Amino acid sequence: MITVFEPVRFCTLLFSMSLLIQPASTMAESKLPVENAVLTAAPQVPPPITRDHAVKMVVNLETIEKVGMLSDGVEYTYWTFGGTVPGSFIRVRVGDSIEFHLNNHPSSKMPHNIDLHAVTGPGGGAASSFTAPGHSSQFSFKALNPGLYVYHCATAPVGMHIANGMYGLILVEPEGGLPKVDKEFYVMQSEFYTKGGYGAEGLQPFDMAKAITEIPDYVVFNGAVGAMTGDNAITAEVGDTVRMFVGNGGPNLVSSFHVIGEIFDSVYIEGGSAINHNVQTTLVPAGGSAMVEFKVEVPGTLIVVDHSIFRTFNKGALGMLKVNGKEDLLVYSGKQHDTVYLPEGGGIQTISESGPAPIEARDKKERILFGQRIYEQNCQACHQEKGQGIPGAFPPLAGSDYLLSKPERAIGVLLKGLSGKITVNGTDYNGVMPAVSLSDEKIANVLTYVLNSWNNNGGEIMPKQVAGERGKH
Ligand code: HEC
Ligand SMILES: [Cu+2]
Repeated sequence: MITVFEPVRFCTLLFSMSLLIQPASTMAESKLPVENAVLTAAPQVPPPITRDHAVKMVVNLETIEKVGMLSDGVEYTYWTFGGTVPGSFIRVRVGDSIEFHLNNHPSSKMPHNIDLHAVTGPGGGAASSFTAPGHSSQFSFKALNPGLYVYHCATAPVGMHIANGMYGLILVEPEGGLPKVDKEFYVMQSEFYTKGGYGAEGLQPFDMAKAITEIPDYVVFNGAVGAMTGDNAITAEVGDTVRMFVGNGGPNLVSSFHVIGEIFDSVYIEGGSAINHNVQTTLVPAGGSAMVEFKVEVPGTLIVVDHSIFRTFNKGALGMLKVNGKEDLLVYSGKQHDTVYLPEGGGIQTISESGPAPIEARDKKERILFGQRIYEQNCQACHQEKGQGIPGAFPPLAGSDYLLSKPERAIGVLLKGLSGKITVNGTDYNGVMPAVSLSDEKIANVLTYVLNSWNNNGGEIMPKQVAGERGKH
């Protein structure tokens, strides 16, 4: 890590820092009442501001470097503001004078600073807050513009400090505050560039080359895969109005922020004052933000995604908002019918027009071989390439006790779909698997492939078993 350090710049900054130290009394905020900022870790936000006057807000933020879990079995040395990624949420009001103390923990290997996009002034506070390990810096600024702003470390190499987790949000509330809502959440997207690929286990160092080419291994919400899924999902009740403070730390990618199953009633575009209505997907630039608001009308799990969709299903950009309460069948009916569809002319199409006629597997070996294609096309998006699933969202098929203890049960899962709580290898899942429309032969093939892959303990499912099960429904 020390090799990326730039001693020349460090010295220059230290030198300029000594010139920048101002006596605190030059700031004319001494008459304002003093408050200490409430800081929260995502997905929590500090309470709304109800006062009608400005204060001197004292913010104490600590930079600390620490190892955390980026994904199951994957560790990463995060550089943090406040011990979390994203960093602590800061909430102030327009007109407030903020007395900012940046404290760099003595265990840090790096100097750090902070550039708050809410600051009007050189570097957003960066030079004045440059802080060596075991030191503390102080500077003050006045919150002139309301809005939702990103802050980040701006110490060289800047990209690396951001890539390691040094970003967060500061909200400057307008006079009179934001409209009241029932639930507020802090959601921040960012990417991680690791030496090993997605899911490679162990402590993963930062990969500068991947960061420069902008091809991340991970794209996540709130600092880690699964930070907002399963037991970590955010929750609301039917009828609630929800506001999400959405940030994008980057360092490189722009987010196409979307919530599957909802429409944003209002979007504060780019975190500013212009409000757009009835939005499906909103762009959140790197180093930018948006505030989205919507009312949840029906129960179910809403999926928070970056609609650059491979990031969601292959790099971790998936969160959940679980909505509890009563169904409203007028707003959403659920599936009403599933009947056989025969197109006009009656002929059932076969693939023989564009390719070879479907062949029946002659033995188990062929069944496994044919099953692999079917798996890749129909299952892999959710259950993943090696059947490992996605923690909190899609259960594993590799080593799944649910599957392996009763393989025939999977036939029904594919024919009817599956929803409601199930337990796989001691972990609860409460998602929805849609029914697949595949022939008896193909269902037999894909399940036989699954049973004979990734160290599963073998077995064969025959088309006539599938036909028998289909006959029962
Ligand atoms: C859209 C995502 C999705 C797709 C596509 C999908 N599944 Fe699932 N699958 C799920 C979810 C979610 C569950 C858990 C449902 C629950 O929580 O009740 C599940 C559960 C299962 C289970 C039982 C749990 C376990 O881990 O053993 C099996 C078996 C299974 N799926 C097999 C398949 C196969 C085979 C395919 C492809 C033909 C497939 N799934 C396609 C999402 C999906
Ligand atoms: Cu830093």
